[in-house]
Amino acid sequence: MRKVITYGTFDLLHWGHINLLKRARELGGKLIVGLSTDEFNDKKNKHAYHSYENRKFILESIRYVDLVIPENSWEQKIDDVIKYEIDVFVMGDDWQGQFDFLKDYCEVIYLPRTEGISTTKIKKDLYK
Ligand code: C2G
Repeated sequence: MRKVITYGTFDLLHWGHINLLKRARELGGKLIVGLSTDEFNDKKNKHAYHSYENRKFILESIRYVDLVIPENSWEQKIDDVIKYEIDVFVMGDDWQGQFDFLKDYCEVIYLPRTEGISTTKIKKDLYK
């Protein structure tokens, strides 16, 4: 069975996230999500509204997600790909090319981002 992995913060979960997770899951038989911890978000200069535990609870309820693991660093991806015997690494194409080093270990696929929605847009629109 082909195993797929993707990473992200997935804060204020929206249909763009779901569209990514759905397409990623359809590339194999099992999808693992490396969920950014609150500490790692600090390194990404991102402040999530929901805590890691609550973002994990939400992601685990999604039919397309089989396992959620913590994303603590930029450097863990190769170890994760080896440890979980990953066949396909997937990210939205805002990351195009950033993870091509993983091509030595698995397929690397960048999927088109879903236009018209983002966590930042939600926050801005709510603020109006
Ligand atoms: N995404 C998307 N369409 C949107 C918004 C997000 O396809 N409208 C995708 C992003 O491209 C990413 C995933 O959904 O693949 C999660 O998005 P974020 O939570 O914003 O993830 P990010 O902060 O980019 O973290 O090591 C990788 C990083 O952890 C990625």
